[in-house]
Amino acid sequence: MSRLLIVSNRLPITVNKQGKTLSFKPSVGGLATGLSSLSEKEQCQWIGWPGIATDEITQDDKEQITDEIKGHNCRPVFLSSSNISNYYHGFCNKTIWPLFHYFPLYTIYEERHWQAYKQVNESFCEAVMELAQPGDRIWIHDYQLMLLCDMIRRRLYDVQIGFFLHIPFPSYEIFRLLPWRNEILTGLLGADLIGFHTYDYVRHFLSSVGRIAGIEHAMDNLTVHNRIVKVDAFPIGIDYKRYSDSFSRADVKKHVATIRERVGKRKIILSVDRLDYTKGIIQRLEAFDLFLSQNPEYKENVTMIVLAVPSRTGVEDYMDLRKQLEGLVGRINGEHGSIGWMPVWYLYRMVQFERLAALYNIADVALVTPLRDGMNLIAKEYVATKKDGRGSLILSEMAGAASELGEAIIINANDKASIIRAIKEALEMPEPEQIERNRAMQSRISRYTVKRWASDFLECLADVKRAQDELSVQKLTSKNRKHLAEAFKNSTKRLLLLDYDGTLIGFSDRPEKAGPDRKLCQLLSSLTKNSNNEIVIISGRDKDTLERWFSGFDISLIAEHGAWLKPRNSRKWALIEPLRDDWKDNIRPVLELYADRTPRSFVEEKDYCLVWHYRRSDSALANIRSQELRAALMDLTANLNIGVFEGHKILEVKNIGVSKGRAAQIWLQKDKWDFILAAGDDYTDDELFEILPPEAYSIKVGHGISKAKFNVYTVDEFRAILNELTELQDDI
Ligand code: GDG
Repeated sequence: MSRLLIVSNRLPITVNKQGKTLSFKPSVGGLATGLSSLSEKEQCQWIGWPGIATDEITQDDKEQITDEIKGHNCRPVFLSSSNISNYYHGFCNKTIWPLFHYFPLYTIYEERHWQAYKQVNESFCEAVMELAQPGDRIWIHDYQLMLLCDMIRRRLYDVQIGFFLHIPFPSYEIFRLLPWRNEILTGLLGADLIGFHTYDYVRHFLSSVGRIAGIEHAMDNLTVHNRIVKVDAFPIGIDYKRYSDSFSRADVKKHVATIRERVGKRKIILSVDRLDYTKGIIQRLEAFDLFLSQNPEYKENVTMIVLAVPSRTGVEDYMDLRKQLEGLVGRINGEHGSIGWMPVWYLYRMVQFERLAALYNIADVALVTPLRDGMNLIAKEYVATKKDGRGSLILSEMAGAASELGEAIIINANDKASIIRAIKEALEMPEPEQIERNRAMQSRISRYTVKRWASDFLECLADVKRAQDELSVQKLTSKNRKHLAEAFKNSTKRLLLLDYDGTLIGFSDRPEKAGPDRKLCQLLSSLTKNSNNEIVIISGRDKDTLERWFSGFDISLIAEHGAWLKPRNSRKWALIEPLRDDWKDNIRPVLELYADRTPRSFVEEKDYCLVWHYRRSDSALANIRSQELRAALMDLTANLNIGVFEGHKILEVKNIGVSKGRAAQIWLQKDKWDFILAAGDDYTDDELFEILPPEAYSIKVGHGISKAKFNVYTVDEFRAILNELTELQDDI
């Protein structure tokens, strides 16, 4: 099994310095809690920030930290306090965190924060480079490192990269607000597998990728620079046994007894979170306040324990929240409390596991009401701890966990009336019902634990690799490339049949401006200057465009996928056979109607072909319209000798008898070629590949199965091959 490198903002160890002494303790947080059980078992290294700024430590401290944590398979990435302020408190926690949790009004957009985010992602990339070896699996976590996948991919090809986002991925309408949305998507798409907690986040992500990056998905697979990228949902689980076994732990029992003694017979409602505005703590307390006013019989009979774990204490919104929360707790206790009864017990600190487990154990109700939450582990931990099955969970539908914990009392966290009703229902729920609901949830979360989550993710990463490898079977290896070069060198009558768009030149948003660039012109001149070579450009473009771009070269041209031919020594274009174009009058109005109904799409008319282009349109709308149009055209063309073909963001209607293969045949029969090379990138080129003699070389530019013998992945790679050939011919 290859090594696993886990990369996350924080290491599972936090370093502190008091005076001159360094101390090391495990970090709190969903991710650290979740992955710590995995890292003990897997052969892995963890790369991340140890939680202390470089300005606070000496060079000796750095060395000590590096040595100490190495023993725990951790590698530090050191950050300065200015980085922490701009990258972590800034871009991560004032831009991405609020925006992705649907708080656009809390979101700030600062160029210097973005620059720091890029720079810190680069530092993480350097740390990965120092450690990574070919064949490693690299698993990157969360919103702090969204640029890292692409940064690594650019420097290391032979690694598998997985990315998991622990927070929600927002809908396109929110994500598009981000000025750096393109860069973030490019960063993420460097991964081979991108995981989210729920299928909703997957959908949101795919929709943004489609609309912003213009990349469509097929069954949640994206093709990015000809590489498969899989996107899927992996709902994180918990270390179930740790929580369910806590019931019988002596230290937990001791804490339960202490709390029981202090609370007496009162019912306990529990609220546990990092102190964060996304968690809905204020709304929860306001609802509890109203609950007590509306249900005075519960006064003296219920206590709410609020455990707020300090978090991002340097960020103003969090400081304000703390003030607001403490004011509210004071007001509720002042208004409803009595001597001997405090309605809200408020703890602002992190507690040891055994105390937390005791709170879960003793609580009659867990009130988990985030306004948005990627998953929410508290809800799962509470249910897991209820070994005897007693206890009620109230859960916000805005937590990812709600899709797995359907037996909880599900509420809308913005609807106070629904929270108040839920508190009453939870407190009064008959025990058998509590047990039935908890058992159903327990059987689910005990199966899908954090270990299972991690192994599912890693298995899926391996599957993606297998799928990528299958598609690479045809990849032109350096050995094949050598054979090709030798065959070229040893030949004297060479035919090169070359598609244009996607083969000699990359796709552009302005296809009308995609004429040959300077380097391509040089390449074509070199190829044509050798009289042993016959170069044929064989394209779907109209003849006038090809004429304009290539009339200066000694090149044969085939236009409109084989309808028009112009041999290099001829000055005139000729039709391959008499063709009819009267069908265009019937079809044109239909295409024009769809162009009107789909903003930024347009109709291109060639002599024997009509094309509807939609590459600049909103992709979601264009996909629907293209299916409708295809169905309409199928009906209309049923009895005519014309067909409907789908290409790269185009729908094309043309005569069925016309094909690149038929046109190429004319050139194949012209001479006794001793070297034939054909290259193309889409389905129209398959018609060419399939009529070639067995000894010919055929190359598909791009991934995917085709009738070509070999694949190269990019236009640049193909051009490099042609350049190599020109160097060989110069040797002759
Ligand atoms: C992010 C996403 C997603 C809390 N207080 C104490 C304590 N904790 C532990 C809990 C739990 C973890 O912290 C909190 O996890 P959450 O899931 O509730 O929330 P985030 O920290 O915001 O985590 C979240 C998660 O990542 C995982 O993907 O679920 O949506 O926001 O495990 O037990 N642990 C101890 N004392 C405390 O006082 N010992």
